[in-house]
Amino acid sequence: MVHKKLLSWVEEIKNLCGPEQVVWCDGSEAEYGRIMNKMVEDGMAVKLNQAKRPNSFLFRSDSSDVARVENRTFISSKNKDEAGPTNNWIAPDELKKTMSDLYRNCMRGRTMFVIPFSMGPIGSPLSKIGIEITDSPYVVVNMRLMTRIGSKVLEALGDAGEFVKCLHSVGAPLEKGQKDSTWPCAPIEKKYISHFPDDRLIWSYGSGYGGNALLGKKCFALRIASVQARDEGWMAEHMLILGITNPEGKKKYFVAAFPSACGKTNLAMLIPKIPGWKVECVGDDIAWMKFGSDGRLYAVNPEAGFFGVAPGTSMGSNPNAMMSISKNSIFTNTALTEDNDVWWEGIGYDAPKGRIIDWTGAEWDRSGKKLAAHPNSRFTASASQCPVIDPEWENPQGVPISAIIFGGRRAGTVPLVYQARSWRHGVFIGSIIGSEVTAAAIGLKAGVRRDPMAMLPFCGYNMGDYFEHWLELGRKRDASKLPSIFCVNWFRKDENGKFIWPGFGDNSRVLKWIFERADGEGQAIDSEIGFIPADRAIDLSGLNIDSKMLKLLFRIDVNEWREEIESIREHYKRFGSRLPKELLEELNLLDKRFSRNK
Ligand code: SAT
Ligand code: MN
Repeated sequence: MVHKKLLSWVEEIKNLCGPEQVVWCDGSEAEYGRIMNKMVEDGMAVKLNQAKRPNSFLFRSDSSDVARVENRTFISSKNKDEAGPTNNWIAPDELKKTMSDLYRNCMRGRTMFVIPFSMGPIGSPLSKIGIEITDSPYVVVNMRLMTRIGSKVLEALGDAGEFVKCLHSVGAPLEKGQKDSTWPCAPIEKKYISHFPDDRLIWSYGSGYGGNALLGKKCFALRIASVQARDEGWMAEHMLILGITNPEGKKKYFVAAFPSACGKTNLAMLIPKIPGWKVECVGDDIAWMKFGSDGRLYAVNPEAGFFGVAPGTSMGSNPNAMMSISKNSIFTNTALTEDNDVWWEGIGYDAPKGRIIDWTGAEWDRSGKKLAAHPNSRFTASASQCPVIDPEWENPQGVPISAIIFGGRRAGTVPLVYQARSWRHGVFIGSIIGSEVTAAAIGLKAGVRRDPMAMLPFCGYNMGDYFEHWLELGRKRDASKLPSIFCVNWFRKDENGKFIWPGFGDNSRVLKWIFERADGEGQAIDSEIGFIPADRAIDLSGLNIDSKMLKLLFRIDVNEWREEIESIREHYKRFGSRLPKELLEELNLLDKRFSRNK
């Protein structure tokens, strides 16, 4: 291999971080087995019951290192305005200085792995290559499931191909003879998840968990890629991709963006409740999309695996996810049963008899005072193991998108589904989605946390400019070929605080209407907020829901929307002069429609 830039970067990092040895990952199964076995030997991983869960492993993290750390995540663009009001910013020179000091000899006593990886099918025009340098063997095995790694990526890179530099260290150098901990990491104030968009560079230090450490995911495929997408005229979005086939065999693809805890993975693998319909999964988290020469929007899933939240995943809520993790999987921070299988709250059955080890490694007290699995405990599994993986999921051209769905978790105000009048109106809808937070939960003011396009923690540049990029992409296009844009809300509650809509498989009823609308059929009526399903346009056959509740599900309440409009005005203020005027116009139009109908 004679990629001079790559070789010299690896040499530079080796000199900076001072590892004991350097290993280039070939991505083979043998290599995976070797690294896993070593971690089991060293007590960092537990091999699970081979008969029940073949070739699967459990890891327990340090209790201080259990999730993405948004307050330690930085977008280090040239100036603060480039990063915008929604990102933490430190000047690049300053941040590089601070982190170089941390990186100096930080890999002492450890192996430095070089992982060539492709986001997207290798060789696809929509794919991009990254190189992650890491001192975490846990990262290597997870990257092998979550992305395409190894020699074949180096081949595709050639001797001058472009790549995104991703540097990661757990930030825990080992002295001679010092025993390693089972989950090395650095204290919170030394953790940095840093992005240098102008250099297409990621520097992550001090955490070994999830998106902090698996740098292909949020760091590259969203934060850096969103900047590349802006510069190159495409889209990097926090969206699932699904294929849906009607009983006549006609198929369409949708993408959907939701803030966290709205059941994205469940929707991506949904089993329809309406006979004859079929849903298949292309991806559950990220979509890279580009307009084709035919004027249509095409999407690929840049990832190759699922990194899903375990608690709540069951044969009831998501059987396809459960089957995806029946073997060859990695679990992090779930509980361990006496017969060496995993268990978590909401897995669909009580914890089996015998000793249960909780996520901290202690024996679990069954009185239920503490959770056995951490709420952000995860499974990692290859997408190819999903029983409903779409046959086109690795098509290098991507799949053509007919609808874009936005959603949030809203107890009131937002009806089950409505459709935007235009691309511009759809961008407006995407820019205002959010979920309610309770004051108790995070110590914030109770209310709606707006999470535009579900990209709040993932947009690598000024979010006002990001809205403009969305608008610009739609502006010059043949509107008839653009995907239609929809908003859904599965979470509306009645006056007793009970969810009205059953959700899960019944969401297929809403997908069916969206399918029909995208097909130029499906009956709708024009409302103040957009098109809503006409009477009986949503297929409710076999569903027991009373007409009063149904009304409530679709109610557009003037007073609620007055409040909503004020709250959107507040939200928009944040973006100052970078807010595109078209979005303000859309808001004013909405305001007017309600005034007219008063
Ligand atoms: O940790 S990840 O970023 O991979 C998952 C998530 O927080 O959404
Ligand atoms: Mn996500």
